Amino acid sequence: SVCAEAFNPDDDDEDTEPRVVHPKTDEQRCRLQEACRDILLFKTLDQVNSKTQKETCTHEQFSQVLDAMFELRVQPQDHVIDQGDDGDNFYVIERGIYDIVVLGKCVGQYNNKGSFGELALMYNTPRAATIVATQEGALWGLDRATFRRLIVKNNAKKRRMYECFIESVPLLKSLEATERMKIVDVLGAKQFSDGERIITQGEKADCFYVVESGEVKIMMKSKTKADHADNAEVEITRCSRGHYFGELALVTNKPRAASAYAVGDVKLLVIDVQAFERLLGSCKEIMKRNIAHYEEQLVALFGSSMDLRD
Ligand code: 1OR
Ligand code: 1OR
Repeated sequence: SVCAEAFNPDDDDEDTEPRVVHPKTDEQRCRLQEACRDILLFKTLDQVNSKTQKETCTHEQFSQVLDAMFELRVQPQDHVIDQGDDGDNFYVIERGIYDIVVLGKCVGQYNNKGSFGELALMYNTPRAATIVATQEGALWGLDRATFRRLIVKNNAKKRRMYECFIESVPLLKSLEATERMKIVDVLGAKQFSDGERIITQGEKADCFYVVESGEVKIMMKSKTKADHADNAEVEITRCSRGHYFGELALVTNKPRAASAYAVGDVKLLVIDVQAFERLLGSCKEIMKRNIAHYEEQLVALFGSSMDLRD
């Protein structure tokens, strides 16, 4: 099975280990909650279980995570993680810029948001990258035992929940089953209601979306007509179950080329840019072929392809 893992999340080990609690001031708890608001790994925690648990329990897992987290200050050049080490903690960024270094080469960066250090804890592997603070910063750590008790256990449920759907996504067909399951492990789930904006044209991008259910409307304003009064948003396409969007900015390293809105209730799976780079690299050729189609359509709609390529 693709789920073959040392840890068997199905045997409910009745919480034999004592719970980790780091007491916090109200001010700390506020900052922590803000830092954790968009952490994808926490996004499916209570949702996955809400079907089987009473409403009153729905935030139990998330508050246990918050209780266990501890604050950490870092200085420029501090190595938060060294490639090859055993995994001790998972980290959420409150602020600061952190280089991602693999085999001595900088392959990416975290800029004042996101999280890292989940891989060694999830798969019992050595640290896959070195993480270096480039300036003074603040992090929140979550110990290995709590991470495994809450997040890794939850992942087994996530796999069961999303396995079939993920296998049906055309973009991901070329991946191995184990690679698709690794995507499931790190994805987050988000819901939007009718008319809500999911992506804003011109903003910086840090994630990628797959539609699980409902419909998403992609709307675009012409950049070259930016100062014209008649520069209204034009609907350019719609995405439904199994379709993806938000890849363009990640592939081209540019701001979002269009906005996206929910049409009715929408459920989306969200993958952050680092996981996108790590796990979807081999799907990039398919995406690039589709991006070439965007450019043809752009010429037809706005008379030029200036908007995508500059
Ligand atoms: P970890 O526990 O292995 C290092 O400790 C962390 O760096 C890792 O978990 C991830 O959270 C984070 N490849 C591997 N790990 C990465 C990467 C990455 N990016 C962030 N981390 N790649 C870079 C993608 C931009 C692929 C490099 C070949
Ligand atoms: P993004 O990260 O730029 C907006 O955020 C997303 O809208 C974009 O990724 C694509 O996933 C999606 N041109 C540009 N973006 C498009 C287009 C598109 N279609 C979908 N997106 N087209 C040409 C513009 C007239 C295609 C029209 C069919």
